[in-house]
Amino acid sequence: EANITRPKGYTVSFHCNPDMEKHHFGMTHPMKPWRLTLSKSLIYSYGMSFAMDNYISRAATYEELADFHSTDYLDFLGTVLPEPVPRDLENQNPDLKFNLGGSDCPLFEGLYDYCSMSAGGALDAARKICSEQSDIAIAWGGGLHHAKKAEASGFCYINDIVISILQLLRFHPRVLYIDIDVHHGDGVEEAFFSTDRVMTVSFHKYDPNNFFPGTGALDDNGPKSEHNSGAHHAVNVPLQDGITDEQYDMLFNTIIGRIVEKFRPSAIALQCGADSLAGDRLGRFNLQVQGHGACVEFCKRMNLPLILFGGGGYTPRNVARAWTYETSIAIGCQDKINPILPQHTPWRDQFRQDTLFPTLEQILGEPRLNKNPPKRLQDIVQHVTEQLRFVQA
Ligand code: V1P
Ligand code: CA
Ligand code: ZN
Repeated sequence: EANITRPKGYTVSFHCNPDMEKHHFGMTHPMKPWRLTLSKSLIYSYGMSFAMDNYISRAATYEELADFHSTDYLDFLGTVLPEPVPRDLENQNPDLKFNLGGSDCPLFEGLYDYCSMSAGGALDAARKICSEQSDIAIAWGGGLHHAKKAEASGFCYINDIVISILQLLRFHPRVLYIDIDVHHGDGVEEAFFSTDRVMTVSFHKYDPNNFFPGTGALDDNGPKSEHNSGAHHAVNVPLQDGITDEQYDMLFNTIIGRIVEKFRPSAIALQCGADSLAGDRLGRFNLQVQGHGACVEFCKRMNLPLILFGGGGYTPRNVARAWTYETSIAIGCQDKINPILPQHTPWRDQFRQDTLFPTLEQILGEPRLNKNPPKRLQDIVQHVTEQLRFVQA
C-alpha cells in the first residue's frame, strides 16, 4: 500500500476495544458487533493506523454511565441475565422492565460489558478532544443514539453520545450534534431538549407509522415555550426512500453551513450511522460511500474539534467500506489510497460477495425509487432557515 503518513498540523485519534466485538445479539438480530472487526481490518490493511494515535479504550465506569442514565436502570442492566431460551421474535413479553429483553434490545451474555465498552471508547474520544490531544477523534463502536435515561430502545442500551457530549460541555460552550444514521437520533435530541448549549440535527427516513422510531418531524424543534432555552435547538430533516448523494449533499451543506454560521459551535459530534447507505438491510436511502463520506468532509472543513461516532449499519461489508473511507478522510489520505481493496485484507471473501475485484467505494444494492421531490427538499431548507432566525450564538 501507498505510505500513509500522519496528517500535517493536526492529530487524529482512533478509539476501540476489541473485546466489544465478540458480543452477539443473537443469530437473527441485524446488529452485528463483528462489523467493527471487519471495519478495523480494512482500516489496518490500508495502513491507516500509522497515521493516527491508536488507543484501546477502557470500559466506562458505573459513575460515568450515571452522568446520564438513572441508577435504577443501570442496576437492572448490571444484573439481568440472558434468557436461557431465546424468545420468539413475534412474542414480545408484556412485562419488560426498561424495555429490556424484547426482540430489539435482547438480553445477551456480557451485555453490561458490551455497553460499558461502547461508552468507554466514546468517552475516551471526548476526553482527548477536551485535552486538545486530538483534533479528530474516532469511536466507531459508539453512536448508539436511541438509548434513554432509563430505557433501552432500538438496539441501544447506553447512550454513549450523550455521555460524550456531557464531557465536551465541561470545556466547550456550544456543541453541534449531527446524525446521519437513517433513523432519527431521538435519544440525543431528548437528552439535550432543554438546553441552548447543544444543537441537535438529525437527517432520517421519516414515516410516523411505518419506520422506527416514528419521531423527528420537520416542525419538532425543541420545547414549544419561548421561555425554555432549548426552544429552536432541535433540527429535524425528515426524508423519504431513495434519497441520492446529490440531494443529500445539497441539504447537508446548506443546512449545516447555516447552522455553523448562526450557532457558532466550538465542537462537532457527528454520528455516522452507515444504515443510510444504499443496500442496507434496514435502511431505505440510496447513499453511496462518497455521498456518506462527503458529510464527514464537510464537517472536517469547519476546522473545529470533531468526534466521529459509529451507529447503525446492517450490511457489514458496506459499513466497513464507509467507515474505512471516512477514517481516510479524517487523516486526509482519501486521494492516496488504492480503490481496489488490499489483497491481503482478512475477510476479503466478505467483499467478494459483491464482485471478484471489490473496491472501497463500490457498494452493491439495487437502487430504490427516489421518493424525495425537489420541491419538498426546498421546503425543508426554508423551514430550517426560518427556524435559525430564532437562534443566537
Ligand atoms: O421497528 C422496530 C420496533 C419493533 N416493533 C415493535 C417496532 N424496531 C426496529 C429498530 C431499528 C433500530 C435501529 C437502530 C439504529 O438507529 C442505531 C443503532 O440503527 C427494527 C427493525 C426495523 N426494520 O426497523 N428491529 C428489527 N428490525 C429487528 C429485526 C430482526 C430482529 C430483531 C429486530
Ligand atoms: Ca439520523
Ligand atoms: Zn439506524
